[in-house]
Amino acid sequence: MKIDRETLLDIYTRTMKVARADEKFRGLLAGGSLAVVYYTVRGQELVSAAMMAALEPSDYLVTTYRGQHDQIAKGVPLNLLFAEIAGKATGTCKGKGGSMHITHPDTGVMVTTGVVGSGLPIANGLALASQNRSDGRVTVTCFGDGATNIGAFHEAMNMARLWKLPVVFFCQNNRYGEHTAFADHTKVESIVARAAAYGMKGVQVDGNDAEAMYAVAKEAVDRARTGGGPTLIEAMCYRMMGHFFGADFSYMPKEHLAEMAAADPLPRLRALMLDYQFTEGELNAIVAGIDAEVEAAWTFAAGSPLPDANEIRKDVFEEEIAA
Ligand SMILES: Cc1ncc(C[n+]2csc(CCOP(=O)(O)OP(=O)(O)O)c2C)c(N)n1
Ligand SMILES: [Mg+2]
Repeated sequence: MKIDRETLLDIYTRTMKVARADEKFRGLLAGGSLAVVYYTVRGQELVSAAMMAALEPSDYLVTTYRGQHDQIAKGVPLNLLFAEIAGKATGTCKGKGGSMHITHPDTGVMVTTGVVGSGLPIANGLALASQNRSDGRVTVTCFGDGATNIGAFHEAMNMARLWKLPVVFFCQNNRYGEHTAFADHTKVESIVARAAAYGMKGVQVDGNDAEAMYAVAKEAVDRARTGGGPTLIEAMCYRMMGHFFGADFSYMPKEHLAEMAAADPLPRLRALMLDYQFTEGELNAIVAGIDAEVEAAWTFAAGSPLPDANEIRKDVFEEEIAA
């Protein structure tokens, strides 16, 4: 299924921004310039690029600790993101949130949470607010395959369907929850099978197929925006490294590693771009521009101050507590 060239170019640009920033972070961590826990998004770049390309800038996003691809694809400025991950005062949350709590309402990134499954009911709350206000916004909530075994997933799915909330439940099935393979944590064959239990539309898609992923995302977003209620999307993808960067992943069987390498979304998307008559030169120029932006973001973050110790109680509660 074909999509228009402009949309594909948008998806490519978002994908490469995610990919280059992820590579930069891994380099900083491996080289010792940065010392934080980082959940790499290698292998999941395209799924969120295609999803976010189907949204309006004012739409809401709720994501997880493995959410950097979602945040970048949604539009969080790289300099603010890098600064937050480095714990600097110039970051999205003044350096107090870190990588697991990126929040940037200006680009619709309302919550990033490290509590597995907890984003879904929060997304319902945002969607209910949009429904009450008739503001036309759609909320997308991203989560992993493992999260679908948390009670909150089931409660949120039921409630969203009951109230026809403008929400998209976006499961990125990377086939592992921490160190546990999908078949060892879930006995239904697909996540999407669970949609039937809530009378909800569910679609499984090859998340590394840009055209199919975008078509599924767009249909779900349009359904939500036009009052048709929620959709469960299961985007099949791979977590191409360990649970967090630096973690051992020798428990992944050899066949799985081979399957994963063959499905790498980056060369596949590049080949698709060439099929759509974009030239190597055009693609290289896009990546060069992104690399410059990534370098500038790190320069900004590295040169920014740490938060002042006196700020520690600020922004925690609505009103500052007297010391
Ligand atoms: C409520 C809760 N239980 C357990 C954990 C520990 N934990 C962190 S990530 C994770 C795996 C989640 O797997 P999945 O939802 O597939 O997401 P992925 O990491 O693959 O993106 C677990 C169990 C947690 N953070 N929160
Ligand atoms: Mg997973």
